[in-house]
Amino acid sequence: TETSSENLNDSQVTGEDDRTGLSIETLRRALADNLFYIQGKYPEIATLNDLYLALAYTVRDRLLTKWLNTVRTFTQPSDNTRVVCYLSGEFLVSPHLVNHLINLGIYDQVRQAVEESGLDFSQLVAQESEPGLGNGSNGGVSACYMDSLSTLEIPAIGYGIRYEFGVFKQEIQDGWQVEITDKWLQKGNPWEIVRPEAAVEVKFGGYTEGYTDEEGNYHATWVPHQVVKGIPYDTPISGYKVNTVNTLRLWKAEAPESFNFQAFNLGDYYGAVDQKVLSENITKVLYPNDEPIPGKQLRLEQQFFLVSCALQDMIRWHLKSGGNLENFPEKFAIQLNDTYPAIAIVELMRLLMDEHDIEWHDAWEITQKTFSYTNHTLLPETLEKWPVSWWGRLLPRHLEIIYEINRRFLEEVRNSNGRDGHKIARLSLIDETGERYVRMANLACLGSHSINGVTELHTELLTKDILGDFYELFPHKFSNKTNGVTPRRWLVQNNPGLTKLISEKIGEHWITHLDDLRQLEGFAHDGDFRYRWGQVKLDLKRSLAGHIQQRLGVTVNPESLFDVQVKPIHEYKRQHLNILHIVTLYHRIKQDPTVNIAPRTFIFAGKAAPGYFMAKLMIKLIHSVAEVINHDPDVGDRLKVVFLPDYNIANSQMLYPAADVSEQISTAGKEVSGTGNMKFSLNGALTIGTWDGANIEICQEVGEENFFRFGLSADEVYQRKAEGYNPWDYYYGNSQLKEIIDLIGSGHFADEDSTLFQPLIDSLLHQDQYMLFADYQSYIDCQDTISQAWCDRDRWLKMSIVNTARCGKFSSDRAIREYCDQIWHSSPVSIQLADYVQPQT
Ligand code: Z16
Repeated sequence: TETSSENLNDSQVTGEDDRTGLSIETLRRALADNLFYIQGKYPEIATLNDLYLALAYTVRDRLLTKWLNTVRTFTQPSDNTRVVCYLSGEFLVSPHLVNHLINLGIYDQVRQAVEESGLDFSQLVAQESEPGLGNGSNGGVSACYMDSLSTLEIPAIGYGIRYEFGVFKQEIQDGWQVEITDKWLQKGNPWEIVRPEAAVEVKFGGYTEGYTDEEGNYHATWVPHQVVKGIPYDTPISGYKVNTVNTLRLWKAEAPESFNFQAFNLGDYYGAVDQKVLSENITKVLYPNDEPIPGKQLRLEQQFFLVSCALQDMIRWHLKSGGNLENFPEKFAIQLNDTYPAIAIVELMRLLMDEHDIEWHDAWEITQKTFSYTNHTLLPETLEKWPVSWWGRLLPRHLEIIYEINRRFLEEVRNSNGRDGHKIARLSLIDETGERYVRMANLACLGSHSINGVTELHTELLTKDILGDFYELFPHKFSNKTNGVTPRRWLVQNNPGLTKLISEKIGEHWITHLDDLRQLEGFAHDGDFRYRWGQVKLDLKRSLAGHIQQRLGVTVNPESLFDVQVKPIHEYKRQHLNILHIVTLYHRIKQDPTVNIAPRTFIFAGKAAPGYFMAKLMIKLIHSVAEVINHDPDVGDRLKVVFLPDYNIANSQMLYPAADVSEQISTAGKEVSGTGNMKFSLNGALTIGTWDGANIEICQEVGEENFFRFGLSADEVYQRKAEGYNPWDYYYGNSQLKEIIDLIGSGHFADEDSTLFQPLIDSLLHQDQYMLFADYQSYIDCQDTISQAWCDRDRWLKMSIVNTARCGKFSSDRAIREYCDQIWHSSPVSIQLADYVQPQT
């Protein structure tokens, strides 16, 4: 018997049917149908999650025509555009539902339909499990870039890993962080569509065989020990009020069926199942940051798995649509987000040479034309390198190719640059100072035609310092692309009140042309506008206060200054410097309970890497200080300190809009960019910041008079260290600092246990690697200036308005335009819905 899709044409479905219509009636009907037919539930027994899923499917159905038309347009052989392939180990997208409603322009009607069905819209929205597929702002930037690519109608695909467990959830017990597995897929994920038919095979281990032909060319065959299947899961990424809906393609590892054969024949059923479990381990879990390399062999496996899946996918697509591998770079621009996917350079070489018979020289040219690399770090300890012995075991053919790339490269360097042994050792892809490693950043630089940093300062330091040798060789490859964030998620979606106020004055064009916010500046002088601006902020602070009350049982005063530091917990980000300020204020009150202090609420949130003891101790310190301050009658409600557990996108969307002051206090030269700083400023918070990362550019945009700058510059930090920095000088030289340190050291915040915080205190006194003591006084003085400024409400509101008005630069749309023009050479393609791909009628 023959099945034919033509049978589908018999149905009586019409265009304005339950699946696509937008009238309230149709939306309500669709909700009810999806609950019944997809969830298999009727209202009386439906859980909140069932209802959320029914709603999600209702929205997804309204996305599919655009999505499939986008896919079809980009896969049509006739079109000549370059597809941007964004390779990243992290994509911190999420939550999808509200995002799509806004992008499709159907928020109001869907909300109304939900409410007229007797359901609580916000409650349903809150059901969405957040895909925590990232550690910090690196994954956040990938997500913003996907949003802008769609909004700007650039053909793009994001390739990543479908981690079964995303970044751990944080609970706090007795002030300590406890990690909980994030089972984000447990309740079903309505946003992904699995494509088993597009699976690819990824090889691991084994050995290589080779021969040299008559012309002296070497041909290699890789005989792997193991094969793993990569299954793609597609998630739609909609653009704002355009037809483009790009795809985020995330890969899951599975054992191939054939693999079980031998074990089955031997009757070893359990052995076969074990193998399956091992294969699937590859995409089980996202590694936290800041963990040491040993034990991370699985991370190397993940990296290879991702890039092999992605490249095979692109090549298959390219060949199927009539391309040949010589013109591969004309069709695809591959962006390497940090070194996580840098193995792609070697894998593409292998695929071209070993599987498609292209010679080295041509393969290398294709490779270099295809890739570009974004660096995101300046900390030498976070530059990835993988032991040569692991490569030998896992990726023997890749190791051969790396050696050959390196041999050719170093020979060229010796020929043209002389024989400076130190320089050659630094440039080498292999670190031979001890155990031998492959340096992933060096590989990424060599195999790409473009290398970029993510802020002006970062790019400058990159070219001077950690990639200086490469800069000397290839200055033309380097450029800066200052990071940006998407205004759709980080203003429109998380701050509807402010969005409405802004749009009332200047229209809605700013949502896709953020520079338009400049038009708001004039309104800073309008008293009525200032008042309303203040009221929006106050409302947001009230609702955050309500949340804090409910979640933590702490009462905070919405009229107090909300001073917020939310980001991963790390010594270089210096949450403990913030604590030193808090304790300083506390100390002032204790010395003179009548002292005049502008009331402040200090809000922290952030996760510490599970193995990073000092960061975990910082979390404990914040809680201990909070415990004492929040309960001291002398303090009253002048100071409150809260730590909001489990920092993630959903709760950060509540925090940025409610902040008055944004804490961006990293040691200068350490924070390559920061993106929270942009989100705060965009939402009208004023920054207290060091001269670091994107802070510098924010200050340049908003103006010195609207920015609170303190501390040493990156140059000064460098000089102090060179001169021999001694924290004891500051400790003995500043009696206030000494008193604060001694107070913490005495166990005052730890039930008189003077040992608890000793590791922190010792590290400050004996080393102070991140120079808290050097910046302490400047920080305190700057905070005092803030307190004064806060008292002049009108002036504060003016500064707040100006901050928002001048933040247009920090849109990810601007960043993506720069990448498109200068690196990817990709241009918009508008998606026509005229000749629909749609369900057949
Ligand atoms: C990450 O989020 C960043 C760097 C890195 O090496 C690894 C991860 Cl997961 C961050 C930077 O720390 C931050 O300054 C920057 O804003 C962000 O990458 C995006 O560029």
